[in-house]
Amino acid sequence: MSNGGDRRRRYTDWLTPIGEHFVYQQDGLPDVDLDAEEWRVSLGGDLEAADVTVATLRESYPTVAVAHTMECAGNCRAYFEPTTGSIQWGIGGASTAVWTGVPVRAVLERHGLGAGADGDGRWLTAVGADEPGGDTVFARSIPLSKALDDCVLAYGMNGESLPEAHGRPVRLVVPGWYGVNSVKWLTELRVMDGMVAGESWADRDGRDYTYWQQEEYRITPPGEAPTEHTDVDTYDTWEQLMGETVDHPYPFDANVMSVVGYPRGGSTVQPREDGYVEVLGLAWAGDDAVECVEVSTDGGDTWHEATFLGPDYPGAWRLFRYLWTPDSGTHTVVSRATDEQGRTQPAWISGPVDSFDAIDDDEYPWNEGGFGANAYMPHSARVRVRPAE
Ligand SMILES: Nc1nc2c(c(=O)[nH]1)N[C@H]1C(S)=C(S)[C@@H](COP(=O)(O)O)O[C@H]1N2
Ligand SMILES: [Mo]
Repeated sequence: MSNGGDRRRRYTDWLTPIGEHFVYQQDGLPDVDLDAEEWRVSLGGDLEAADVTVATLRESYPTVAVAHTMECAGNCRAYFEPTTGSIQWGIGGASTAVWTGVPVRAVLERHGLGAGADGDGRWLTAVGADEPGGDTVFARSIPLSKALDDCVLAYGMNGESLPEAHGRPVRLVVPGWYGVNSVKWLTELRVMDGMVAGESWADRDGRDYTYWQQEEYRITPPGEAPTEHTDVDTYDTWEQLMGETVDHPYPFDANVMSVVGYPRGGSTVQPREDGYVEVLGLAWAGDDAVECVEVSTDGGDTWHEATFLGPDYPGAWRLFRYLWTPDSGTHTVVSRATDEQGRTQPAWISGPVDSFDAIDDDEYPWNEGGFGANAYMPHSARVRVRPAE
């Protein structure tokens, strides 16, 4: 399951089976009973203080199912030179599941926000039961507007009870946003004016709640330490990268991305009887729609528009297909996607360049943690075509 070839196969199917969905967390599973009947999510900040049990979430709230393409913010990190950050994902850090649970809006409206509440510039902080390293707490803040729009407290995955590795008994799911925002083993939800930041959160009962929001998971040029923000004026990661107002962007809404799943790099294929090789892959753009996908079979010199097929849900990837009539020989196959805002994947990841933190000259900026990269050339596939019989 872990070699690159098998990971490629994931990119030919819209739904990722649970056993093939990538798993990532900072540490092991939390050291608590994840099957506890009395598991509670405590509500605080601007919410009415209350403990909501998982049984209550299941039984007294509406049920929704949302499709979400989870991409680790460190997906493609292995293509950074020099090496940076932690786990060296090639393209293994993205998967799609259908998550069943309760709309966050329903819970917050009933506990203090009131019907028809809007985000009002406030933030929702979600806390997990794990304490990575023993002295931090996995807490993440997302804008309240996003939480009210489409986020879910999920207790089911692909029609099954939520597995331990994916956050049992309940997790936050933030559709279309980088995986880090979807807090597993959820214990606490708080509505506040800003993100977790500052002294009182950096040392709350002797543990640091700000670390995973403010120090880790920031897009920082070589040698720079991230600046703490309590608020930012755009939640779109690409826009943060291109703008002037956010020092060291946060990985929220996922950048436009695509991957060819078939044919796989290093493989030999033969055209079908009708002369075609069907190139298949997946493209996504966070909570923006994918506008178009192009496929190149000559390493990016010329491009051909692909067609979409299969399910079309906000926050989830789209299958694409291109019918290729290849000559025999060796070819470099690659795709690039453009989102509905007209933003196209860059070709390469830059080397470390001082203070370079924008997507520019067709390059994604090398950054300290290896986050947010969506360049297409690093995962292009070398394919041999045998003559048709
Ligand atoms: N409580 C908790 N939630 C967490 C994490 C964690 O370390 N602790 N890791 C995050 C990261 S970085 C990712 S990419 C996703 C991965 O979710 P998955 O394992 O279900 O694919 O979980 C997120 N939620
Ligand atoms: Mo991640």
